Order: sequence, then C-alpha cells, then structure tokens
Amino acid sequence: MKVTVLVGGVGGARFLQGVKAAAAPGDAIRAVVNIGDDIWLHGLRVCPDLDTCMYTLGAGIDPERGWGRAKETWSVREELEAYGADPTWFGLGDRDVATHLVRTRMLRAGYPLSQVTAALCHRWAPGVDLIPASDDRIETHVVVDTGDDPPQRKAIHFQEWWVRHRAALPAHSFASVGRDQATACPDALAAVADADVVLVAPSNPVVSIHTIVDVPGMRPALAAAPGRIVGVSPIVGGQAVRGMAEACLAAVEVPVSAEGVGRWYGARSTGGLLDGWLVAPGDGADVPGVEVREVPLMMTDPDTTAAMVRAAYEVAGV
Ligand code: FO1
Repeated sequence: MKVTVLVGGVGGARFLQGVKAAAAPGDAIRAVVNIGDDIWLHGLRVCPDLDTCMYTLGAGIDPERGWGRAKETWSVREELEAYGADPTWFGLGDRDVATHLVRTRMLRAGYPLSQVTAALCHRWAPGVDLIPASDDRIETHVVVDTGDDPPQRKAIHFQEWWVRHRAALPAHSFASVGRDQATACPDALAAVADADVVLVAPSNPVVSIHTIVDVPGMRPALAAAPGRIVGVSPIVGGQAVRGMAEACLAAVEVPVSAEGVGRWYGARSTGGLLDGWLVAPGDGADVPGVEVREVPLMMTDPDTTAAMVRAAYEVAGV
C-alpha cells in the first residue's frame, strides 16, 4: 500500500512512528513535510520539521526536547554568544550544526532541498521518504504588536515568535513569505497523486498543515487524489496536545476544538481537505461532508499510534 502523510514537526514525527509500526512489508510511506519553519541562521539553512522527522525516525532525536540531537553539546552556541553573534535565542547544537553545514553546502551547490534531504537521509535511514512540501523557500512570518511604546505592528519570523517570544505575543496573522514565487515539490505532488490513502497528521493545523496545503499546486493535487484523505485531530478534549496550537488557531479565528479544526480543514466534497476525521472519545464533531470517527488519540508510544493509523485506514476503506 502507498501511504502519504502531511506532517509538521514533533507531533508529525511521532505520528510517522505509528505509520511505520502499522506498515505491512512492501508498504511505501512518504511524508510531505512542512518547510515554513525553515530559517537562515549564521549562514546555515535550518529545517526544523524535516530534521525532527529525520532524527526521530532515525533514532537520533533528543527525546525530551523533541528537536535536535541526543547527546548534544553546545560549544558552537557558547562561542557564538561570546561573539555576541545574534540571534542568540535559537540554540544550534554542535551535532546539529553538522547537518546544517552539509545541507547548506549542497544547497549552495544547486541541489534542490528534496535531493539534499534524501542525501541526509542516507545516513539516518528513517524508513520513510521525507519530502519537503516545496523545494523553494517559503517562510512563515507572524504579524505581532511589539512591546514598544507605542507598540509597533510588524512581521517577525515564525522562529522568533515561537522560540524567542514563546508565542506569547498575540499573533494577528500569518504570512507565507515566498509563497507566490514557489511551487510544490514535484515528488510531493507525485506522492499525493499515487497514494492509496493520504493521512493528515495531528500537527499544528495553522503553521504546519495549512502551510503545506497552501503551497501553490498542492490544493488541486489533494482535490484530485485518488485515495481518501483522513485527518487526525490535534485537539483532544478542547486542548492542543502539543505546541502552541491555541495561539495559532486564535489568530485565524478557529475554535480550539476537534470540530472547529475539522470544519476549518473542510470536506473534500465541498472544496476542502478531508474525507475522514479522527477525534478523541467524547470530543464528537459534526463536520458536514466528512466521516468522523472517535478513537483514542494520545500518541504515547508507536504501537498506540499504530492503532490510530489503523482506524484511519478503516475510515479510508483501505
Ligand atoms: N526550539 C526552542 O524552543 N528553542 C531552541 O533554541 C530551538 C532550536 C532549534 C534548533 C534546531 C531545530 O531543528 C529546532 C529547534 N527548536 C528550538 C525547535 C523549533 O523551533 C521547532 O522544532 C519547530 O520549528 C516548531 O515545530
């Protein structure tokens, strides 16, 4: 069976572990990964969601942080701080820097991000094809009011909002910088077009999933996908399971509920994304045109997540 999964960072990587655990021999798993978090730092290209998926599935992730490498050291970060080399609010670990050096060298040599990612994955063998949503640069920026007096309204990079300000500055809106000059990665479009089923991971709906679907070319590809598209709610019991989805949903005026996110994604039959929607027991959700199924959604370990994936396959009829 060919499975294609739309994923963001930490939650997406955990979900992919479940897709792997549920896979049968010969299954092909392709992950279309969000690139909106990507950032140039100290001359290096950092791709947090691709790296979190690669390290998690390749057993190199730091399990507490959910990002960066296990057994990490921070000499480079300390030396950069000693030079006062901004930004100092984003920590690059020594082992992690090697990934960014290899990636940056290949990008500078003209290789597209999808080929760079495949090259890095030769080492990590994640067992899943990791495909960036686009080979072009699309960065999520957040429109906020700064703490100045009087407050200034300006757009800052997603990482500055997320890491430096811990998403505490109310987000007025999100902008995908570079989107209008970008196209979806051909490998990502192909992975949607030949999938028996497309899964939407319980990643952040606004800055991970929407940023994938909104890449030019992706929405028509999903609309035409032969396989059914089944999503997994990232909201359980009215709370986001990870990250700061509440802050993001508030900015797009979507209720923090399984029903709210399901309706925001919309039914494929009326131009939206979903054919099916998994929600947690008791959450219930009325999403017109979408088959809703209540299943346990806490990804406590790959086998528990695999049960969620099998439920999604049932809804997809595969
Ligand atoms: N998150 C933090 O909260 N603090 C950091 O210093 C930080 C550094 C970092 C370096 C590499 C990387 O791949 C991710 C990193 N993250 C850090 C997490 C990152 O902000 C998130 O993984 C995603 O962008 C959100 O999903």
